[in-house]
Amino acid sequence: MLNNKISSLKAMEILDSRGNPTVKVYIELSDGTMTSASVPSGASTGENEAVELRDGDKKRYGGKGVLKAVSNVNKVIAPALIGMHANEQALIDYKMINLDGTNNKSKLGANAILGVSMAVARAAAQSARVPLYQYLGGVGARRIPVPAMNIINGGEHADNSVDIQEYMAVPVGAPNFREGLRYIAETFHVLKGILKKRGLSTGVGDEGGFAPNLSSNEDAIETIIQAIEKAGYKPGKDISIALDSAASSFVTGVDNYDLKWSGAGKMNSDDLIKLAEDWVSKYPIVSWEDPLGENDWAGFKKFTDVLGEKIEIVGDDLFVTNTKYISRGIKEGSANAALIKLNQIGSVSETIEAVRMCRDAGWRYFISHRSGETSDTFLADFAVAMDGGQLKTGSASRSERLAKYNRLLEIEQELGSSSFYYWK
Ligand code: 2PG
Ligand code: MG
Repeated sequence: MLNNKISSLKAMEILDSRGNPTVKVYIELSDGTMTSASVPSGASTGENEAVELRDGDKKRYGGKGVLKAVSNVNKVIAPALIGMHANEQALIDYKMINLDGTNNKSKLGANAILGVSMAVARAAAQSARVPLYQYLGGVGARRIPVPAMNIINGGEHADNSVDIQEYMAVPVGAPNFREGLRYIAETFHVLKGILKKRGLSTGVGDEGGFAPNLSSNEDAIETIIQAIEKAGYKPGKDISIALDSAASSFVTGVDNYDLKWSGAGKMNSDDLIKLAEDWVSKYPIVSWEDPLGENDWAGFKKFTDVLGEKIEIVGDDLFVTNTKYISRGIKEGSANAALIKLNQIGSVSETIEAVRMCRDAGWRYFISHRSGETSDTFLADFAVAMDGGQLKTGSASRSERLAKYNRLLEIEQELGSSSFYYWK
């Protein structure tokens, strides 16, 4: 029997990249293994995400404290898991899910459960003396994801005049991750120069991309294309563009929208679909996340009918990494890919199930950070383990974003000539 029984589990409250409290879990195993994991946190969250338990005590961090979640780890989860083997990931995750007993983890908190779930996986890998990506993905985990670097931030991630939340540069034509990262980091720096020259702000948003007051959403795309070219790359060949509209942040009804930040004004789903068709015909867009609101299932289906053959259409707020919603999307043809965020569903095992469902349906899946992150690099290993070839983890600034990129550089180096990299 493996000598990897959980001997200690303790949580504490730390701060994330926005200075808001989050949960960090420390774990010890019977063989002396000691490690930890920290939980990320979103801003443009989907209505159906698992519940991130916050204290609501206005006297502490404006109500955002996580002492209840910390106490749930220390007093409820730890006593139930001590003595279990750390490699029993699914048993452990489902034990916590049952202990919680709700369908959205609102009793113990998804932040408490996920912190433990990640710490358990990391400890089991460490105890087995294999890298986390290999522990979770097996010896076949050799594909390094193509990074989608969010170089212009808008929507709820920045205080500027841009409705679309994320404009990402995707190095689809790079020969490997290291070179791909260089392509887009160089583009990021060139973009800074272009913005500066135009007298625009080069301050960054929550995910490290620039947050200038551009004249329109299209201006953002055109400025990125200009930066790609000026950096010496071919748009659409070397570097393509991915968007995350996060359209739930500008809905005014199920299928009504107000592009309020840019002043573009009111539109319905059909207007947005027409606009997207036009942009996809003009610009090298390869992927579009949440082009419509999280309750606009009919709009998503139309969007996919019109553009699904041409680009990847990703449901984030629509599916919230939950097999209940992903299966509906597969049945109804609402998209052809899902965004995958560990804390939307709240455990490693359930996240793997969401990935598996996408894979079985021939869908793509896009592993993602949250806008509130920590220096934890779990996500980088997880992306390699899941073998989907796509990851978004912010821009070439802010250490909580670079930590993941740097971990991927390490993994690629470690795998050497056995690693591979391609967009599709
Ligand atoms: C998104 C994410 C991550 P947040 O909408 O895809 O980029 O943002 O974490 O704020 O939900
Ligand atoms: Mg999103």
